[in-house]
Amino acid sequence: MRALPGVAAAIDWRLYYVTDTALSGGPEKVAGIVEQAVLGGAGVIQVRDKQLDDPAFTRLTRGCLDAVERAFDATGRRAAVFVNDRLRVAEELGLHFHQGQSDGAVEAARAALGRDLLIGLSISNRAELQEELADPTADVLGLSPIWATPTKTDTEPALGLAGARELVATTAGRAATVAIGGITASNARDVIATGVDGVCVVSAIASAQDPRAAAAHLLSLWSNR
Ligand code: TZP
Ligand code: MG
Repeated sequence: MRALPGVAAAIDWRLYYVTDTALSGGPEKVAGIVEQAVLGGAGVIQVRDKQLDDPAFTRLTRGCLDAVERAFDATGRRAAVFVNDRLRVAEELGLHFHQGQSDGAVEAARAALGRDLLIGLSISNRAELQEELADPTADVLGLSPIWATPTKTDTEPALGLAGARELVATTAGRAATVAIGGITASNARDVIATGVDGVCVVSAIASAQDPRAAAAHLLSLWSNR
């Protein structure tokens, strides 16, 4: 079972920023970069940290929610917020949830979150996609990784542009698709051309000198095609 149809439809997937505590310069820096990312045009934020304990992660996420609200006050655009891999935190805070293949059954996440919240699932190959589409639960599929990336080294083999194109074609609009892994301002146009609904980045924003400008530039690549 998927979320109610209007929930995913309301989201601007084009630029999706995934946080990284180390690349941000520590937990206290994460929310500031989130704010800059949303000011620059990111429509989706995923709070991701594999190290912190749940209470610290919850504080981190609350800080990101405040940042999203500040950016909303400034722009009138409220980014959607996903929690990576911590179902109980998503449940407690009422947030969307993203999980990897090894993070449990998506059906369990749906049972916990209901149909007003979105579920994202990482997809690394054709078999994982077929399995998900046979009994669809996730609302957004994270095609991962497009390219090998120093930001996350324990990934499946890279899909490349051709692999991403094939997975997008197979999905055929049955879920939103976003691409992640090694995406930068230099190659994002090629990724956009595969037909994905969005590009996800970590370092292209977190490590940028000016995260807001980096986000704005990445978003602009959707219109200057
Ligand atoms: N999942 C697959 S690749 C990746 C994640 C979280 C990291 C992507 O980071 P970057 O810096 O955008 O390549
Ligand atoms: Mg299923």
